[in-house]
Amino acid sequence: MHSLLQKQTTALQKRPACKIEVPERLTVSHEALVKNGLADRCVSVPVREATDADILLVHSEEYLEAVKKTPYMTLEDLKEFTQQYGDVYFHPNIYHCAKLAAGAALQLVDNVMTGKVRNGMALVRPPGHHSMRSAANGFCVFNNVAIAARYAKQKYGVKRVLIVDWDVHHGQGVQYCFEDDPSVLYFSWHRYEHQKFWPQLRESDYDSVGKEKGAGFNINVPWNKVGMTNSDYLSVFFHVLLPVAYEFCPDLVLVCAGFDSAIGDPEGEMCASPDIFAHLTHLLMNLAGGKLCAVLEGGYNLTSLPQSVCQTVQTLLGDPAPRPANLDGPCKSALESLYCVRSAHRQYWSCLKHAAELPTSDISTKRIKLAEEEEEEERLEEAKEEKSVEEKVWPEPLKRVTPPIRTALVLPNDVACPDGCKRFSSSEDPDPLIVNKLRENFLKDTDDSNALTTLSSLIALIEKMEKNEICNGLALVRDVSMATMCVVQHAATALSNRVLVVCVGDAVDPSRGTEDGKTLLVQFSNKESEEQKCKYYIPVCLKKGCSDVSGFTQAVLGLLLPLGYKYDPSLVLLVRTPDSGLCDSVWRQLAGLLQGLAQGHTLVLMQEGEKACVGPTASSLLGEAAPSLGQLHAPLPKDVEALERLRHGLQADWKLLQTTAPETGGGDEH
Ligand code: Q9C
Ligand code: ZN
Repeated sequence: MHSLLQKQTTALQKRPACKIEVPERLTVSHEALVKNGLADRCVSVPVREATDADILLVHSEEYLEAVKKTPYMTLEDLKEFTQQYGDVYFHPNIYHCAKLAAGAALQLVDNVMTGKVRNGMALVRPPGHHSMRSAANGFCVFNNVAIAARYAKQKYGVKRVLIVDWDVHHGQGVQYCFEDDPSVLYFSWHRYEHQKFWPQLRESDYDSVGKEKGAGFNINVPWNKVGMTNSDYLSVFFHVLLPVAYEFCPDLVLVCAGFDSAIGDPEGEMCASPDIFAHLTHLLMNLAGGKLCAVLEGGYNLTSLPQSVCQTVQTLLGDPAPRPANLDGPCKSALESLYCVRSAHRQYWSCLKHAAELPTSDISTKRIKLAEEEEEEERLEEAKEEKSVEEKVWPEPLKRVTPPIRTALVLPNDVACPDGCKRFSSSEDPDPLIVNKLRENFLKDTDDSNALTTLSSLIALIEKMEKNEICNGLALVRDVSMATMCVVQHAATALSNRVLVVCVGDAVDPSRGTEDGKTLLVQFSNKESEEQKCKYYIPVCLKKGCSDVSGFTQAVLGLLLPLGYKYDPSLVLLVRTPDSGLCDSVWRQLAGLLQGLAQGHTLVLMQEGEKACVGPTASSLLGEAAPSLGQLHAPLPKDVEALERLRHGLQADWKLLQTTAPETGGGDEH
């Protein structure tokens, strides 16, 4: 991990021309990193100025030459120069700062691509994503992230770059730069309000999907209302960005990391909490083998901004994300957007092939009609909203304490413990009550002292996880089914926890208690389940079991993650049978992604014979990025159908599974 703070000494003017894009944005962010002990855990890399050649990767010679003159202009000339662009302010020092901002992004790319650091964040200003080939715009002078993408392609031969723009504004500069380029996938969500919000561009809508060879590689998610929440953001990740990103298979992920999409921001007026950025970051960290560079864009609330920055950086450092509480599902307007985006892209991505089609071909009419309907309502809300923006308060995110032990392993003596993990066995004499219970419930017919030791170790392990003394664990056991039942029972009764059980292969007999909601069981297999489906038992039947990478990945991203996030367990039990057919890299992706839940408290259970899997699994539990899955092909049509049927059947109970707004009900108003 790696952090990069651009040192700037922008002269403080008596009356700043721009009231919100101020130097304090960087100082408060850096101070918060120091105060939370995060700055010390990062590697600081010196910034450099971007060279002319770097800047010319994206901008025109004429524009660069014009900007070069700005340090020598009089204030009057500067003012006039500024006026040819939109919403941007030139200070005599901004050319220097803008070169440092772009150069910082390139230094970060260099350090990540050469493996000196895993990932990182560049704290820079001015921001970049609005600037265009020959124009400054929206506080931006040079397009830092666009330059970084071209630079990575040129210098390191990177084939595919994913740019995730979670700033609340549309990075139209990035869109224009890569519109016809299929090697750079640009994703942006942005406040749009049916084109009424700045920069009020027709081409920021969902139907701008890219041009020529780049068709399908530009994804716009317009927010047509303010007040979007964590649920809205996560829904778009689960049902658009992640499936497409996994299918695309980037070699590098760049984030236009604007935090004006968080609560309290005067520009965005959204309601997502700062800790959502821990999850957005985490969900991207298993792409591109973990090579992720975040570059600051917007973020103007000086309380919210540093909180969001800390959440992002702490996640990049590998600390488990906080529990994703209060996810009630996306609002109606977000579902409308989701539906439109998925349908606009269904012809380009096999993961979206089954997405619902828009009712008529005339989508622009639909958009205008919607705008008219909502106008009245918006007028009414306006006064109220303006007031609530000033008064917005939210709790400061809790300090994220990481357990002293990251990964504990319960292994037979002849299996070596991988580096960085701790071999674990219940040290004290196990509680005789528990021993009796174990004997009675699980070991009736045998007198297997090894099995008894293992089971009591598992119980001691989950108790230490509950106390946050250990983050996660892995056990090789004689009988995964029995061990699973044992852990589930103890966690749900003695610890009164909610446990998400993810079963890869048929390891669990669902008849043993899932009705009470204390466990949610999601079981992947190739067997059609006879079992009565209930809200808390979800059999996912894939034709080739888990051996079809595309189908399985789609099920994980579009089904398992939304279920898990909505359920919000305090423990995840990840179980796999020896015949599951799941390949190593998919398994590692799964283990990595699931750590976004339950504060990273995952216990993995595998059958004794699977010694070869201990190393790879442990590396995921330690927070190392999983290897890429390669570009994904279309999943089996039968599997897609089955998954869709399952999603439809479950979405009334599990709101994060929704991808369309039903005519009646469905989707709450914020
Ligand atoms: N309310 C970035 O966040 N528009 N730029 C202001 C007046 C300018 C935002 C409209 C917003 C620019 C990087
Ligand atoms: Zn912004």
